[in-house]
Amino acid sequence: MKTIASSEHSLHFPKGELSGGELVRPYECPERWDYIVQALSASGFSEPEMPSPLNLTTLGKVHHQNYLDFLATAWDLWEAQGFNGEAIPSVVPARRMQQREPEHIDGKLGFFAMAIETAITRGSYTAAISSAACAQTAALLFNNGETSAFALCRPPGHHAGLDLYGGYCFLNNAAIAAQTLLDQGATRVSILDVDFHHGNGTQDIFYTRDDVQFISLHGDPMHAFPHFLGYSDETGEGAGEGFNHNYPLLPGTAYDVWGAALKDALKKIEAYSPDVIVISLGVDTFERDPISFFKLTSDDFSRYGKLLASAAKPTLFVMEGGYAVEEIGINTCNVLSGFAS
Ligand code: OKP
Ligand code: ZN
Repeated sequence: MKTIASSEHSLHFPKGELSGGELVRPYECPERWDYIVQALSASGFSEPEMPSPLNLTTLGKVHHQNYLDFLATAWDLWEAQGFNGEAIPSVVPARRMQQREPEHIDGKLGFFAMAIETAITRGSYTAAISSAACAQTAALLFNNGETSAFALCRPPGHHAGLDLYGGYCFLNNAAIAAQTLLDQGATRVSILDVDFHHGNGTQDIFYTRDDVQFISLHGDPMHAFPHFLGYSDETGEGAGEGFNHNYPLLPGTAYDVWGAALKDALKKIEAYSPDVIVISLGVDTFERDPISFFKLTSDDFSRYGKLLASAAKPTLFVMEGGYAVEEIGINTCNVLSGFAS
């Protein structure tokens, strides 16, 4: 299985994340990428390859243009204000307020944010574009007869919606991969999100569409970020009705319950009969993840990798979360090796 990865990920390295009322060193940190690259090599996977430049037409089908313009200019606008810190929102358009994009950067940040822990810095946009390019380049491998690939994306993407950033995400890499596959001739794509957190952004992007099925297993939003999407009664709308499936799971969930939910999800995928499956691969379901509450062991990752292979479809893995940094590499490789075995 080929890996696509970009060294430009390291241009995004904010110093601060607002967590528990403190500015802490971000959980989503550059070493995550290094640990995964190291483990891939130790597990005998081929050297990661750099992505080709991102096709902006695909990007425009997944995100709104005013949002893309915002991401491209946010840091410069912030700097032009003479602010000293990293760009984070301080005000959001809450209930009964105007949903109108302001000119001032403080207003723009809140307008496009779905969460406020994620700082924008000088290199954030370039890194986000390079991450999306990894997903797209990996998707294009399927034209050349590859039946599996790994996009080692950083920053992650599944919280980024049509015009929303936050939860460490700016561009929705899995959605860009799915759109790329559709543009290359696929008729139906399933996105299966196994990150601990609900993929609210991916759900948002495809909620009214029937060409992408979205399925997510995650911490119940009653108890877990992103809190405001991811319930089981969110099933899609209009043409998308019936093509969105959420499996919210309770604190303490271990592999017995998680694996049963995955098996159910695989039945939904089989019924949809996609040309390709995109896995939003977060390994923050790990028992020692510092910000999550599932109890998967390192062996469980191998086990479910094997289960994913039983779907017998071309499968693209797109990296999302995972914050037990020293174990992120082995857990990620266990899924990929389990799949390949
Ligand atoms: C990104 B991905 C908990 C705050 C949660 C944001 C988590 C973003 C996760 N107190 N902060 O889905 O792994
Ligand atoms: Zn996550």
